[in-house]
Amino acid sequence: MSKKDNTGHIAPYPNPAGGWGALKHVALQLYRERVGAARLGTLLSQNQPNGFDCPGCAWPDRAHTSTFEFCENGVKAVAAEATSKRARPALFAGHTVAQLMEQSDYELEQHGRLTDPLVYDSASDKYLPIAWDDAFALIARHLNQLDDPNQAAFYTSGRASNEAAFLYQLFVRMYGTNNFPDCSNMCHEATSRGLPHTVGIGKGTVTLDDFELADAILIFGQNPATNHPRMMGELRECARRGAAIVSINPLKERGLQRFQDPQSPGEMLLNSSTHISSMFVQPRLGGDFALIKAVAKRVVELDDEAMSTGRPRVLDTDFIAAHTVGFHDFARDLRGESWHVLLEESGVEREQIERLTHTYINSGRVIACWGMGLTQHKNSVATIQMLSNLMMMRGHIGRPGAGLCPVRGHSNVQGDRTVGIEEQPTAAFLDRLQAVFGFEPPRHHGHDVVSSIQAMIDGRLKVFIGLGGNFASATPDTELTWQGLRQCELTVHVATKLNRSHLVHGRDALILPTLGRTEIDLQEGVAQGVTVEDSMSMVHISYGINQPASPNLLSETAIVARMAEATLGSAKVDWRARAANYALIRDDIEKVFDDFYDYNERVSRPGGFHLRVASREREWVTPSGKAQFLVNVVDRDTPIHRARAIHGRRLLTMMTTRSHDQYNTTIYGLDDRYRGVFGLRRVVFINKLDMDMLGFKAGDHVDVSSVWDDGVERRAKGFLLVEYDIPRGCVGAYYPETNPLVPLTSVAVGAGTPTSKSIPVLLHPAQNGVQP
Ligand SMILES: Nc1nc2c(c(=O)[nH]1)N[C@H]1C(S)=C(S)[C@@H](COP(=O)(O)OP(=O)(O)OC[C@H]3O[C@@H](n4cnc5c(=O)[nH]c(N)nc54)[C@H](O)[C@@H]3O)O[C@H]1N2
Ligand SMILES: Nc1nc2c(c(=O)[nH]1)N[C@H]1C(S)=C(S)[C@@H](COP(=O)(O)OP(=O)(O)OC[C@H]3O[C@@H](n4cnc5c(=O)[nH]c(N)nc54)[C@H](O)[C@@H]3O)O[C@H]1N2
Ligand SMILES: [Mo]
Repeated sequence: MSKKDNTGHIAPYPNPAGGWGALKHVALQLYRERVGAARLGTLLSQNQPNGFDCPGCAWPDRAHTSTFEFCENGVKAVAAEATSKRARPALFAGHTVAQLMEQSDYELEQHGRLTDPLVYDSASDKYLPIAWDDAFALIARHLNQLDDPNQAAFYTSGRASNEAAFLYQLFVRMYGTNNFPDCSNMCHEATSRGLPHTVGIGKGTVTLDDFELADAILIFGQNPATNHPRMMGELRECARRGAAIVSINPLKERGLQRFQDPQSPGEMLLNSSTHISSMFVQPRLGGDFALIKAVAKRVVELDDEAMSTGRPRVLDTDFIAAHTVGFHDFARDLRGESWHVLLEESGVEREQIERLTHTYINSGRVIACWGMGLTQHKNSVATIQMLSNLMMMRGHIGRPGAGLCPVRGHSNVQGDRTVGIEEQPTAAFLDRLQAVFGFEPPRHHGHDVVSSIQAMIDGRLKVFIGLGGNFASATPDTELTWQGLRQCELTVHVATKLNRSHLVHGRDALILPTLGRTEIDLQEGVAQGVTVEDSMSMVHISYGINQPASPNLLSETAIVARMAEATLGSAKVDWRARAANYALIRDDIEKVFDDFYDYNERVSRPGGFHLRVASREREWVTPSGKAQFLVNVVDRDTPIHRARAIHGRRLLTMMTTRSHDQYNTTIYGLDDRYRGVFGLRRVVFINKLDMDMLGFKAGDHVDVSSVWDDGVERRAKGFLLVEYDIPRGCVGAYYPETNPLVPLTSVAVGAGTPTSKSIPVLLHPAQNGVQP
């Protein structure tokens, strides 16, 4: 399947994940970003007790005291921030916004760090420098002019620290709205919304120590060698001591096949690698719900057999009796479920289900991990609840070596939610805010990402403020989203680097450049630390060590404080004092959330502290006070089913995923080396038989359209077909290029997450060949 043309080439990658390939690319990345020697030292203090928390991902570190853990993703994230390239006012003086719009996401990223606050000037179609005070005054004027605070939305991306995020939500609620769209709405929302109904809390129940004890690790819909490389070290240890690692993924991702650990001198010198997964199960896209339900059904059947023959029970009957409700109804639903439906919907052979079931029931301690492969479908909430049901059947929650492990993306996405970035706040939390800060918080729920976009289009939302992120590129239905953003009266972006969202702007627009986490944050001469919570609820402090990219940057916390002060004044909250000393914000957090007791003291210990997760201790914060088995049925009336009823087998399900050289919407480079794609991003991975059926061949160029019932034509043009080991009827492509195909109203039931991993699509011969 080797294919070379002027836009890049396709060639299988023979090597293991990690290893020398990763080292080579790290060197290349440092060169590309022209990271100077002075800033190289940064890499060594990543995740050290007095260093900074890696902005790469939310995977935890062993007590934050390990020696430097090599991670390609982390190096790229740090290099991107430590780059010596600068997007100065001169860049903006030399380019109109229309001209910058012509540049690719990759080119925008290459301009480097933003240095000065900028305001949009419509007369020249350019961004011009503005003084900080004037920028805050402009924001205040817009916010205070709105008829209703609910006409403004305040987005958060998951890099914001606990301190910045807490202050932001306090400002926004005092201003009067719960409109908090955040990246989590597009990410692990199905986890955060689904789990509370089963185990009472929307977080994982394991810590790294549990990985040392687990006998089996089930990995659903995750590509850790690319997205969480430090997880690979953990998996390698598990594999070497004989734990079963099962990958449940339509793709056999390279990192889950073979991994060469750059920390292991032996493996590096001998150029050897470790086999990671003992088993690959390849469901069709969105087939996990049926697959997990099939395994649960087999567990009940095998337990019935055990009972009738007097063998030991398969179910953990003690756990079920003492800790759960709803098992009877759940088991009855499983017994009545049709094998035909489960096999057809999962796309997995009966024999594979049998093997998976036996791995599950023969393992004393099981951890279930999952990523975006489970969370970005219509049935995602039900799928995660079914996985929780399955784990509860054998008591795998709240005991050593076992548990639920949602693997989050952004390094502080979990912490942001914990400290109040939540469009559906609980009454108890609002009561506390009211008691501590003496104001009446808004009680009705606010907009999430998708409903914000809808509200912009309808004219109900007029001001958009983004604390980090890239709203214009990360969100679905690009054309509609851009229309919405352009209708706004004001758009504001707090950012480190130039991105598409700054160019798709409202009538007035600001770009507010900020310090990154790797940079020294001096307030009144004292270096400030910020705190973050990783995917396993460990909270730790992070200090930057590099000099700021420009003298005219403010920290995120300072930007939030000054925005608040300009808008609300300081009568109720002394914003400036908090911006001058972040410990005061941690005191505030402690007053609002009991679990943050002694916050400043505990976070100053090496490694920080574990934030209590009740379900880990088998305390169930549910209405029944128990963990709850939930009955969910196989949905056979999804947009995919309906589109297939019209188009037959020509209708394919598309997933949109990450390449190796990107961080969400930040495009570092054009290779996805583990999947064998070099120098291009507009590709569609497809099964050979589907290609034959459609009359295409590898190397052909296609346009992609999605099928939706609103009569709108959604099309993305010029993709190269790549033959791939992917289940029939399924195709894969990269995001954000494919976001124009995701209909705004196509969301996960109960979570509102765009269904970016199950889009009904048709392929057409390309009208204009491959697009840049
Ligand atoms: N280098 C790098 N690191 C990152 C990021 C990045 O962009 N680049 N992003 C960060 C963020 S915010 C996040 S959320 C995480 C994302 O990390 P992941 O959760 O790994 O996200 P994806 O790369 O989108 O895709 C996940 C996997 O799901 C599989 N998959 C797709 N559909 C299905 C399905 O229906 N069922 C199953 N079982 N599997 C499926 C895909 O084949 C792919 O292997 O990574 C974080 N870390
Ligand atoms: N089709 C499709 N769409 C998806 C996904 C998918 O798998 N498929 N994944 C979804 C997921 S999981 C997520 S999390 C979202 C991501 O959505 P976002 O979080 O909105 O997007 P990012 O690309 O992570 O944001 C990158 C920008 O953040 C800014 N930035 C970087 N560091 C900092 C910092 O320290 N402070 C501040 N203020 N700004 C900073 C930079 O300007 C950079 O350009 O996308 C979602 N969209
Ligand atoms: Mo994410």
